[in-house]
Amino acid sequence: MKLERVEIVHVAIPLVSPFRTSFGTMTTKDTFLLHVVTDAAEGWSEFAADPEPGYCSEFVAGAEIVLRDFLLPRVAALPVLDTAHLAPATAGVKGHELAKAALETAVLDAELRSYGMPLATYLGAVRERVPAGVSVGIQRTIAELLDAVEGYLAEGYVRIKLKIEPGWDLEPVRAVRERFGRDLPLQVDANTAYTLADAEHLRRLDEYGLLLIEEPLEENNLHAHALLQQRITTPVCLDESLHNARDTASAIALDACRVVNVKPARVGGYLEARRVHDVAHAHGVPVWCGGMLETGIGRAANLALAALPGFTLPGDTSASSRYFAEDITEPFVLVDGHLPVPRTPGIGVQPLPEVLRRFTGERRDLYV
Ligand code: OSB
Ligand code: MG
Repeated sequence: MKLERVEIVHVAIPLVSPFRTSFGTMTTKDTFLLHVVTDAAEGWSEFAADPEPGYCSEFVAGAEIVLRDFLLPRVAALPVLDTAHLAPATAGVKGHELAKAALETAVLDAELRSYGMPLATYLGAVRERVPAGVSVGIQRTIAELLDAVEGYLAEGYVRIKLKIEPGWDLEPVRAVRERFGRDLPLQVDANTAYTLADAEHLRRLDEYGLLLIEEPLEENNLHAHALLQQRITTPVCLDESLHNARDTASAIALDACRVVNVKPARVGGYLEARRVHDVAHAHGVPVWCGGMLETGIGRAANLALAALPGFTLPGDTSASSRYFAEDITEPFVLVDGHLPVPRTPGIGVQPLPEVLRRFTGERRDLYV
C-alpha cells in the first residue's frame, strides 16, 4: 500500500451519564479519529485517551504532535506501507503506545479492507459474539449505585465492575453483594488509588468473592503488586502497568497479577495485544478486554480481539447505549448479554457521515 493522506478528525460526544473514577470525572468523549487513505483502501481508528493525562501519560493534544512530528514521518518513509512494518519503524520513538496504536489500527483497517478480511479473522477469533460486562463509575450514594447496577443487570450485562477509591470500596461492594447476591460476577477497579500500606484494608474485600481487583497500586510497580497479591486472596489484575507482552511476562513471573486486562491502545495496537493475549494464555492466566469509553470505531476492533480463545472473562465491552445517546457508527446493541463480533472487512464499521459531521470539531490533514 501507499500512504496518500492522514487526517485527524476531532470528535466530542456527550456521555449519557458522568463517568467518575479515582482519577477524575468524564462527561464527554473528547478525542480524535484517525482517517488513513491509501492507494488500496481507507482505514479508521480512534485515539483512546482523553484531553488530560489522568489515566495515562498520553493526552489528545500531545498525541497529535507525536503523530505529526515523530510517527508519521517514519511511516511515510517506509518503501511499502504494511501494518507489520509500523512497530519496528516507530520503535525509536519511546513510549506513546496509544498514539502508535491509533496509527497502526487505521493502517491495519485499510490493509484488511484491501484483502476483504475481517479483523476478527486476522487476529484468530473463535467466537461470533462476546459476553458484555459493564464498568460502573463511582456514584454519589449507595442508593444511586444500586439503581445503576440494577439497570445494567436488567439490560442483560453479565458482569459488573465497580470503580473504587479510598472511602468508596468496602461499602459499595458489600451493598452490591447484599442486594444482588454471591453469584453475580463482580470485580473492582482502583486505577492506582491505593498503596501497599492499604493491604490490610484491601484484604477485607477478600470475603466478597470478587473475580479480581484491577490496578490497585501505583502504575508500573510490579513488585508492590506482587507483595499485595501475597497478602490478599482476590486475584490482582493489571491494567495501567502492562505496556507490552514483555511486561505481561514479567508480571506473571513475579505473581504480580493473576488476570490480565488487555487494552489494545495501552500496548501499542492489536498486534501487540495479540501477543499479550498469547503470553497470558500460554501461562493459563485469564485475560479480558478493557475499554476506554470508545465510540463504535474503537469498540468494533475491541470486539474482534475479545473473540480470541484466551478471553475467558467478560470485558468492559459494553453496548453503545451504555455511553452515548447516539454513536458515530451503527450502534452496538446488547443481545442476550452479548455483543456481536463484526464480520465484515477491516474493523467492520465506519463513521456515519451525517452523525460524524454533527460531533466533529476540527478536521486537520497531518499528511498529504
Ligand atoms: O481503568 O478500565 C479503566 C475508562 C477509561 C479509562 C480507564 C478505564 C475505564 C473503564 C471503562 O473502566 C471501560 C469502558 O466501559 O470502556
Ligand atoms: Mg482499569
